[in-house]
Amino acid sequence: MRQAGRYLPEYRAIRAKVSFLELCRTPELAAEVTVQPIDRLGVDAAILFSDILVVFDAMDVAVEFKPGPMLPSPLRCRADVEALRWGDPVGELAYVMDAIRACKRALADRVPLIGFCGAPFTTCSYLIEGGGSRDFLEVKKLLFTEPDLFRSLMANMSELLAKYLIGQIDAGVDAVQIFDSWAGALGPRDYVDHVLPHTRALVERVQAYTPKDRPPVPVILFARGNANLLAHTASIPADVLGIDWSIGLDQGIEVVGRDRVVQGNLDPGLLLGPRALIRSRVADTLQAGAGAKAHIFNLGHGISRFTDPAHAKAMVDAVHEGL
Ligand code: 1CP
Repeated sequence: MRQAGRYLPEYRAIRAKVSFLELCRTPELAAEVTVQPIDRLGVDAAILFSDILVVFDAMDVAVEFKPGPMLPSPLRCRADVEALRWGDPVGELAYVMDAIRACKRALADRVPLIGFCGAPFTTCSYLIEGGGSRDFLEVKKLLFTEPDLFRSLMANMSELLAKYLIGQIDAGVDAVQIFDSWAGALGPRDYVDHVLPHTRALVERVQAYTPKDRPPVPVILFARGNANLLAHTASIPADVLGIDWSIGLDQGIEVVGRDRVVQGNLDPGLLLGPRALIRSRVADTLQAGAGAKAHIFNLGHGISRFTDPAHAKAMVDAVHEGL
């Protein structure tokens, strides 16, 4: 949940010298930034420092970060979609694979490393909208006027992302997380018809992959805006289901079933509040999580850049005290 990033002064110090994309593309720097929150906060896992949109490097699609992502040439018609190139994400994103190896060396088995990608829908949304969006009207226009074209775009993306995650596993990550940050842009019927099959295919392809010398790695699936989609998301057999903060964790567990492993779900906005409140909400979250087969404590979405790192540390300490 963007545990490395702009709220950390040591991250800002590096970003003062290099652009966001240069940081992603320089393995030693990406590794340094990945490890920063481990040292400062004492969290139990590292997430690779990168972005869900660097995968466009395998497609020759340009993206700029200002600091939110912006694509100068979004897809708007059939010809744009048909002109896409679907390259080899492992060869063309060698800098990500090198960053993973550099992270593993820097972490020296202190904590596991999580790799990640965007889910097909969220990734395709950026391609079509050209950036973040409030209403996703360009996505919906393409989806509802050219459903077959949308389906083939999503199917190709799902395949590309599976290759990308398998490359990350071969490079050494211990788990992978799939972010469907914009899933909540659709109602349940369209999510089920047009999104779920492609997310499922991605999860199942990655779960079916056995790396050399170790068992398959766990797949964490996080879909945001998911309170009313959660029952559908849970039909995908991901090893861990991320739950966003828009639903009580106890209620979320009832929806997905008490036999599932869940991850979540403190509202990152709470870190802007006082420490006593953070500690008591951590306690509530841990108590609710005890109702699941297993619970990985996490924020329910990305940490805000305005967070005081001392408050993030107070949260982590409260989790470790097992309040
Ligand atoms: O100037 C800067 O430093 C750029 C800010 C920034 C950062 C720190 C961006 C641009 N991306 C990141 C890192 C990032 N993004 C990580 C790093 C690992 C970590 O420590 O967690 C991860 C996992 C992501 C994933 C990501 N990027 C998602 C999925 C998770 C989520 O937040 O929902 C999405 C949707 C993006 C797109 C993106 N890239 C950057 C921003 C600010 C955004 C999101 C908002 C937008 O669309 O404007």
